[in-house]
Amino acid sequence: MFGMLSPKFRSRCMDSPRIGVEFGQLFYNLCPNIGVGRHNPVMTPDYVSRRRILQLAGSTATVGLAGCAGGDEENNGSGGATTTTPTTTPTDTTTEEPSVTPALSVSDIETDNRNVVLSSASIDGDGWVVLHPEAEGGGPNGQVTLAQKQLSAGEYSDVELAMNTLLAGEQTVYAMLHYDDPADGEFTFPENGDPPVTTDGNPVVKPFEITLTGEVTPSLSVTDQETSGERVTVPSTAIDQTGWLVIHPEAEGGGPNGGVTLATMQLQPGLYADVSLRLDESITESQTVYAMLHYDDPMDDEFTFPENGDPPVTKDGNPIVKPFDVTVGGGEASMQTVELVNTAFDPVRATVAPGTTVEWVNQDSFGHDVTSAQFHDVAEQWDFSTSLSSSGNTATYTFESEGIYEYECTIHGSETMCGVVLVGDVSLDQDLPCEGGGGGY
Ligand SMILES: [Cu+2]
Repeated sequence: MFGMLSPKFRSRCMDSPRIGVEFGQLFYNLCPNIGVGRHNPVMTPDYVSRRRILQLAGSTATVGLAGCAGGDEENNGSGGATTTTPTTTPTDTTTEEPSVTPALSVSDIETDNRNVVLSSASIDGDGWVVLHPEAEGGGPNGQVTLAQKQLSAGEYSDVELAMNTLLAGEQTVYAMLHYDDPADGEFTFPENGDPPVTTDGNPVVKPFEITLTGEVTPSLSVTDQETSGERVTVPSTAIDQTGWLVIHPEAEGGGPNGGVTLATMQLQPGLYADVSLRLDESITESQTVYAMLHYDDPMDDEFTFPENGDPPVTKDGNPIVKPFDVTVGGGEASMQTVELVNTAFDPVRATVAPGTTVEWVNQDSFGHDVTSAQFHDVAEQWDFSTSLSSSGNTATYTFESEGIYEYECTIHGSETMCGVVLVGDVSLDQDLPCEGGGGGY
């Protein structure tokens, strides 16, 4: 059966440059380009051996439930994090061949919420169990992640996942195992590695039917948020007929200005979490906005309120509308300066938040460089080299990901001029070569 799935898996969607993120169109709009014939590296067996190497680096086993894959960070789920521990402790997988055979078992599931429980899962390296929707022609649509849960190597039972979307009625969902490769603790398939786990060359895939039981009651929750001005996020919503999630600006004197829409997203009947809406035009001023649900009536797949129908969804005769504050500018990058002065970096240790740009400024009257290094195993391997040949020269690097980033000046040597950027919640106990501890690297 896996052999049947594999070709579909390879040919559908995997190379599509456009990524389906608008939840409401999950099953309709995800594969604008059916990319056939481009080699899809994630399915090659090389990944298995590569993974064994990378596995040595290990990774932590926090659990994150996430929203839609496809590159929209805003869609990554924020709630519902839990911790899962293996029911069986595996042998030390960092030094031995793993003894766990990757496998999944699920049964057809009925649910009245977005939660799904898989009866068992086993994985022989750090990775994820992931739920994908069905692609148009069948098989898993790897572009879209309905739910994910991080697993360290081991065997698990009753694995609970919260799907970001559960459409009304019956649908086919594919449970899959993915390795964390690169081992960065983030699920980055299909953009960057994290390939499906395979046994005998076939991905471990378990399709199952899931049925949303009971009636869907329209609902909406909102939260105040920071935005770069491009998107807003609605934590959860539900709708019982095809319709629209709409963001309206505030009218003069308060309340939603229904004549203006800032963003719309079509919704199929179902339950949604962490819906990220792209604003039609980016906003530059912080303001109060209103999320509303509208029905698509007339059903023409176009949002035509207020000129032509598409009335607000009401509950007890009142429109379902929720105001929230958006603060623009939260995405503005912060900056940290490191001076090169008296043949040293100052500060030697800079602690910054992810996304911070570090600027090195040469205050000496002679030349230095800033060159990435890895003095300790816990430090990241990174690639950066720049020359600051004269006084006043500057260079910048933006540190997007948490980690320990060590560097040196190769002109004066790491014992004289070294530094580290500690990004996020990390610490480095050991001395750097220039901190007097000396030797032992
Ligand atoms: Cu130097």
